[in-house]
Amino acid sequence: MVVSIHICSSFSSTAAVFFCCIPYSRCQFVELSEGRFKANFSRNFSFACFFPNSQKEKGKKFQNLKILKYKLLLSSLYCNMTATDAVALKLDKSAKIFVAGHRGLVGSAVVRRLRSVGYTNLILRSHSELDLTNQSAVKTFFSIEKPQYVILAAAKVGGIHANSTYPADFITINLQIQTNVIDSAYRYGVKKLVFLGSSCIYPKMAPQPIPESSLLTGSLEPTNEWYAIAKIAGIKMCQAYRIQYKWDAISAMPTNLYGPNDNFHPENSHVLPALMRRFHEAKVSGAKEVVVWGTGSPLREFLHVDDLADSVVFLLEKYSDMGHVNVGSGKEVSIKELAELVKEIVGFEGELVWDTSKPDGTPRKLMDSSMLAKLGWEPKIALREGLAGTYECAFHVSVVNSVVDSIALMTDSSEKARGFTWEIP
Ligand SMILES: *[C@@H]1O[C@H](CO)[C@@H](O)[C@H](O)[C@H]1NC(C)=O
Ligand SMILES: *[C@@H]1O[C@H](CO)[C@@H](O)[C@H](O)[C@H]1NC(C)=O
Ligand SMILES: *[C@@H]1O[C@H](CO)[C@@H](O)[C@H](O)[C@H]1NC(C)=O
Ligand SMILES: *[C@@H]1O[C@H](CO)[C@@H](O)[C@H](O)[C@H]1NC(C)=O
Ligand SMILES: CC(=O)N[C@H]1CO[C@H](CO)[C@@H](O)[C@@H]1O
Repeated sequence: MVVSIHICSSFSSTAAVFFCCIPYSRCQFVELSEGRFKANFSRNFSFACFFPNSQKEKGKKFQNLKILKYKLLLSSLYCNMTATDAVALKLDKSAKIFVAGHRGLVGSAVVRRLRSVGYTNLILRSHSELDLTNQSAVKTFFSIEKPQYVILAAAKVGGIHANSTYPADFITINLQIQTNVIDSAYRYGVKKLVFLGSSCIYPKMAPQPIPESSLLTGSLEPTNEWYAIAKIAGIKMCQAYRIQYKWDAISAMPTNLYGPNDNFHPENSHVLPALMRRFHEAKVSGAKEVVVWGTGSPLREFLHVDDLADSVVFLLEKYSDMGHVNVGSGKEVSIKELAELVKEIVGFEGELVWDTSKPDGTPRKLMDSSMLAKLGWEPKIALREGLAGTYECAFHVSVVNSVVDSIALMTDSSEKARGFTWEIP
């Protein structure tokens, strides 16, 4: 039986790090800053999570650590059975991997994924420790640290408003970051680099679903241009270094992503987190209705950021070629279906009203991810499951199921509890 445990990022803020001991008897310490952890258990197992007071406590036996008793954490644990297995590893698990942008939605998911499949030697630098737009600082970093692999997930990002208000920042900062990192990675002996972009690199009128080959076949969406041009330059830079230096740089372009670390800002967020926030606020305030713009007919594709991270590790281990690779779920959902699903998950019981006088966006936006499917990767997190986890984490609520209830009870009744046990049916 494979059990999937999902731990919310909100609990690992500050310096605290989670350690989970699974299973109890073998007491493996798994460092889980946040995220999804999967393990295959064939017998009863126990599980406990801790907030050590400092990194130094990492090695200590867990009896000495303070047991986490926050109900919030417990409410966001859930257990599930899936038939998926971790990607088989080919790289040395102690390989030195630099994840650039590890605090962002994508970078943090990549770090979780690398850790959960056993990579131990990750190099992470916050913006204040290393300014990736500073060429000399980046060179010095690479010359000293000499990472073997690089995942480039750092970028200046933002919604429509930011895109059109700060075009100079979007193009310049993104070009600087990627140029500095790609060039230094090559010069200081990195074996392989994975560059991450976004589906907005494709022309506005690209055929649907959008194949990789439609890159540079038409005009871009004007609000995205500045960001998109930088990302396209990044793909081309990877290809150019492949050709001239026989250097292994690859690119992956994910579709619309969502996940617990998303931006839930009321004005400045994408459609999915915005919907989630509005339904949540309506539920809390007891509002009678939520009005959503448009007819709900446009079709969109969403991918959980943990699935993206899984695909990035897959590509790092298995893919080495010129072409950039689309990463999508391949599943289209109408905005209407999405809104209804979010409403149900949030548990808002009022009306969902469509304001059809407001414009709909592009009718359809779906990536063609058949190339990645042919390589042997497929997404694993269903939209409903992913949304429920995202909602629990982002809004600190519990989408209660019986497993969660019994765990909460057990731990609440005794602070000294050493953990709790799930029975394998
Ligand atoms: C889980 O472990 C059991 C026993 O070790 C094995 O028979 C089963 O195939 C494993 N399942 C998966 C999905 O790896
Ligand atoms: C699992 O737990 C149940 C109930 O606590 C117990 O009856 C059973 O023997 C356990 N199974 C194993 C393999 O330890
Ligand atoms: C860039 O980094 C170097 C250290 O490598 C530092 O001396 C310099 O002040 C930085 N430049 C800017 C503009 O921050
Ligand atoms: C704006 O830029 C980001 C990069 O943060 C991109 O992902 C997004 O789709 C862009 N466009 C709009 C219309 O928000
Ligand atoms: C709690 C939870 O995530 N349950 C899911 C477990 O997996 C099955 C099959 O994938 C889903 O139907 C459940 O909703």
